[in-house]
Amino acid sequence: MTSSPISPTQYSRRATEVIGPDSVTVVIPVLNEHEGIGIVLDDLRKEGFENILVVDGYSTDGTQSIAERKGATVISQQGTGKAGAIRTAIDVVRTPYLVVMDGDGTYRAVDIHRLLTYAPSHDEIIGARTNGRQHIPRFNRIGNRLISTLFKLLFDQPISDVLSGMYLIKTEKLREVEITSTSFDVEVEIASSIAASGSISQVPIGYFPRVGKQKLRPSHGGRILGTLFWMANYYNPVLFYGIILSFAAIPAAVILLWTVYEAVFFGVWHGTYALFAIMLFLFATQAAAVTMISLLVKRSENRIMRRLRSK
Ligand SMILES: Nc1nc2c(ncn2[C@@H]2O[C@H](COP(=O)(O)OP(=O)(O)OP(=O)(O)O)[C@@H](O)[C@H]2O)c(=O)[nH]1
Ligand SMILES: [Mg+2]
Repeated sequence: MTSSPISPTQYSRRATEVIGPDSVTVVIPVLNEHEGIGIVLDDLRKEGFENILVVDGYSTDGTQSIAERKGATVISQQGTGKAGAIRTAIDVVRTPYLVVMDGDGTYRAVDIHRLLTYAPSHDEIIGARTNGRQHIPRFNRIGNRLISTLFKLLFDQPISDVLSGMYLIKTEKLREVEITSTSFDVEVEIASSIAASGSISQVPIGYFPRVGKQKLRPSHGGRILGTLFWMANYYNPVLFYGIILSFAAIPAAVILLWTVYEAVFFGVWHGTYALFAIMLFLFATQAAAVTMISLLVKRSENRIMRRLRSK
């Protein structure tokens, strides 16, 4: 067992209400997972999960028929990518909660019980892959660390594994999320939206070696990063532009002070550096203006939300 990168205090508070497997639909997006899907479905049944929805992305290796033979409900997705599969599932799920998990044997059904323990107190509970991180390919691990750190920073949420493929979410809440992504950026899109309008938390889970061929490629990383910045700009502009402001204003001030110091004490004038610093300052001023406007809008939004809630 590897040590956990998040402290237990960051984990969600346990709820008193007990949610059973009947209240959950397990949604499994699959694309050519004939080696893993049978194992995943057997494991789910063993743990008492009967509502299983396999959303197929037009597999050509017999995944659909294996899943049907194992008694799962199998539908073909609309739209493209893993995101299309989740969008398709939203219209079909009838239980108050849904859990998304991969069909590749990397997650264990027993961990869904852990997610359920905390379900009533949050809109989304992410299964943070703290045990078995070595089974995540090295490149994905680095990318995951980077994106989760940025998510933490931009949304001010203690989430260490925003790209985990196992998460539990309130069905009604997921219906409110406008899913525009078409690929593996769907997890970031959902988590950002929930972080902005509801409550999100995580619990530690295990992660195991993948069966079958990986679909996530390094090129997806850029798209996920783009979606994260777009979401932060959309849902948390105050912090987003505040960070841009500090990144521009601090170096601008340092460079400008240095050019003044050099000019005053040594009579050397670094014109190019001074010009660069002034341009950075102008950029920072624009970020500051957007931060102020975002702050005002956010404040009005909070006031309106408070009024609506008190009615
Ligand atoms: N329906 C559908 N499922 C997909 C599509 N692309 C991937 N999947 C499934 O989504 C799940 C996650 O894909 P993986 O390749 O495991 O990607 P990952 O979990 O992010 O990466 P790993 O760390 O290798 O597990 C798997 O069950 C895939 O079969 C798609 O276009 N449509
Ligand atoms: Mg996977």
